Order: sequence, then structure tokens, then C-alpha cells
Amino acid sequence: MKRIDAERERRLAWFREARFGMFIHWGLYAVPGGVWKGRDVGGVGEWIYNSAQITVADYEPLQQQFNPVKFSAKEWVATAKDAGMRYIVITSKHHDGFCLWDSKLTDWDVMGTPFKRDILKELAAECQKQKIKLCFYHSIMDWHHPDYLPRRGWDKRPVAEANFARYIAYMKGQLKELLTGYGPIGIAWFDGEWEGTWTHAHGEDLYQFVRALQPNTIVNNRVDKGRQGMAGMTKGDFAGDYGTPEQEIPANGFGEGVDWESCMTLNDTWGFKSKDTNWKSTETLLKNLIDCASKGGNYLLNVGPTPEGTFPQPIIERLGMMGKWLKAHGEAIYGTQASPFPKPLPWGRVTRKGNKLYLHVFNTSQPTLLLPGLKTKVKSARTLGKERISVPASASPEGVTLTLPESLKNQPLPVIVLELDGPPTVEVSET
Ligand code: H79
Repeated sequence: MKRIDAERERRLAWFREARFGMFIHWGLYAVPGGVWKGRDVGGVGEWIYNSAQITVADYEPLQQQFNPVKFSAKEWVATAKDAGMRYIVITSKHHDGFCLWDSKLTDWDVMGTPFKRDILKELAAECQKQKIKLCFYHSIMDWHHPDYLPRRGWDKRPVAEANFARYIAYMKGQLKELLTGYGPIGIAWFDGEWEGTWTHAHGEDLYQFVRALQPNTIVNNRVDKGRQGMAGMTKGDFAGDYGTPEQEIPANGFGEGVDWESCMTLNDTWGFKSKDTNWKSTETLLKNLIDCASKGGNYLLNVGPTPEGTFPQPIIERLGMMGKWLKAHGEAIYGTQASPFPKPLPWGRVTRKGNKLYLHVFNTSQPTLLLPGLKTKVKSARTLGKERISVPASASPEGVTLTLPESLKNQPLPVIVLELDGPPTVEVSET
């Protein structure tokens, strides 16, 4: 059982309200963009050092090629805002150890590139101006730092002088820079915690370290060792404020008080890959967002900017369309709670706000929608939007049945709002 702790409830309030965030994977790996020495390397772009078994010496020259002259913090933040996203999580440091900010503790940072601008500082200023939460993804695993262990098999730098305790001191020093010099940080989003050198004691300690620097910063569960595979939820007594499913959405929710966020890609990579054009459709992306919200979770959708510093055009288009849908239907997403129905319904998804249910109709070709086991009286049912078309509802022993208005049949992802007589009561028959 999760402890209900007032401080935690306060800390997570904005996160529960937000429901939709932008993940940004950006670093030196954007330069090769999935291609190394003319070869299309498999796997995700930000893992190229690992997938192509590159040595540190061969990887380092990328730093001199990183010059994203088209980068505009103002445009990036505006794109996230217009998409209806409420927070941005950017890679302060990914597994390759390269730092997107001006770190006093290493030269393996953006100040050592021809670009020489503190990207995180510019983003922090814009996020404050445009009122969106800034969060940092920070990899615990570090393929570049001389004190990090274990080493990759092909990395022939002598191990004898490596000192993992010194690496931890370095990482904490960097987190101190990030959590004291960039304004309020929404989330410390750790990753790469699975290697054998990282222990539960390290996790607890790092969690408390962040808490002490910024008491309001939420810390994901990858700070510690409790994550269960890619399903991402913690089992047992481990540090972390919420669970992190990766590239999947849980089949059902986890009940009240268990917070989670599914991070997913727009194509098949996190970091930019020039040849990956397998973009998900706007409809799929919106269904994923709705699916997460209906189960009480957030959707963290990833963007991999180009080495020039722009978002690929297919991303801009899709985010724009998502924003358009959210402008009309945001009431049914932001600040909602999970569906009162224990499982997703065959025709779509349900979100809830107090005595209101929002029915997100995925399949508009069927004549009626059943809300199985709903016992609470329906006061009114109408479409969400300007027209507020009334939707006929009738109660029966099976639950409540709604007749889908003709006018919804060709609409993409319409929403029906039900006003109930009280909090929803659903009686589940397990037959
Ligand atoms: O940053 C993106 C990826 O580069 C990073 N996470 C996202 C957000 C990522 N790193 N590794 N992976 C994704 C896949 C790693 C999977 C495994 Fe494991 C690591 C398999 C075994 C160790 C995770 C931990 C799943 C089981 C244990």
C-alpha cells in the first residue's frame, strides 16, 4: 500500500492535472542521426554509441560537429504549448554523458561545441515566460565519464583508475547545478538505473538529495531499483514518486494514489534518426493520450530534434493537430481522474471529473454505447463542444445505454459529457 502523505499529494498535484507532456531527446547522437560510417545502424538513435560499438575516442569528435544554429527555445516551447502539453522533459544528459548545459564540472558539454550556448538556460527562461513546467531527464548510466562503471566490452580505457564513488559525487554536483541554477524544476527524470553498480542505497540517497535541493521537484521511480521491466511500475519499498511505463500503456489503471506516466515515441526512436519516417498518426497519438488519461496516467510524447535544432516537420504537423483537438476537448483530459469502469470499454474510453463522465468515442460507427454496470442516475448527456447536442440515455439492468447522434458519426474522436446525480457507482458483474 502507498502511504498517503500530504506533502506528496501537494507535490504531485500539477502532474495529475497536466496529463500531457513533451519529452525531448537531444544531444550529440542527433548528428549521426542513426547512420555511422555510412551504415544504417539499427535500434534507437541515442544508443548509437552502444549499437555501433563506437569507442569514446571515435565518438568525441561529434562535439565539434554539434552546431544547431536554428535552435530557438521560444519556438520549441511555443510548439509544446500549442500542442496542449503542460510540461517539457529534456535530456540534460543521456547515456553518452554529454551535457546540454554549461556545466562547471566537465568540458563534455555544450560549451565545448561550436554552438557555445547554454541550451537549458535558454529553455528555462522561455518555459518561465510561456508558463510551462521544465523537467530534466538525467541518465545515471554514463558511457563517457572515466569513473563510471561498468564499462562497455569494447571500451579499452584502463579500468583500474575508475572510481564509482567519485562518479556519484560528479553526478550529484551536476544535479546541484541543474536544481539550483535553472529555476523551479518539475521533475527529475532518472534513467539507466538498471546496471549492477547502482544500488537501492544509491537510489534512496539520490532521491533525498533531490528532495533537499528542491522540495517540490517530483522524482520518477527510475532513481531506485524498484522498476519492473518496461512495464515500469515499482514493486516493493523503493524510492520514486511515480511509475514509468516505456513504449506501452498499462492494460488497466492501478487505482487511486498510484501515479504513472507512459513515455512513448512519435516514430521508432527517441533521439533523431534521419531515416526513421515511421510516424504515428495523429489519431493514434490522441488515442494514446486519451487511453492514458482514462487509466489515471500521463502521456509523455517524445520529440527528437534535428542536429540543426528544429523539430522534423511531421512532428510539427501532428502536434499542431493534437493541440487543435485539445483546444476543443481539453476539459475531458486535463485534471481528470481515471474511468470508474475497471476495464477499457469496447467502443472507446472514459475519463471522470467529480460527478461528470467524459465518453471518448473511438468507434463512431455503432448505433449505441453501453456503460456497463453504471447505477448512478444520468442527469444530462450532451456532446462536448459549442453545439452541445443532446444524447439520449436510458437505464437498464445492464447499465446505461446511449444512442449515438447521427452528427457524431464522421467526427474524429468526439466526446460526450454525462452529468450524473452523484459520484459514479459501477457494479461489476464477473460473469
Ligand atoms: O531514453 C530513452 C531510451 O534511450 C532509454 N529510455 C528511454 C526513455 C532506454 N534505455 N534503455 N532502454 C530504453 C531499453 C533498455 C532495456 C533494458 Fe532493462 C535494460 C533491458 C534490460 C536492461 C529495463 C530495465 C528493462 C528491464 C530492466
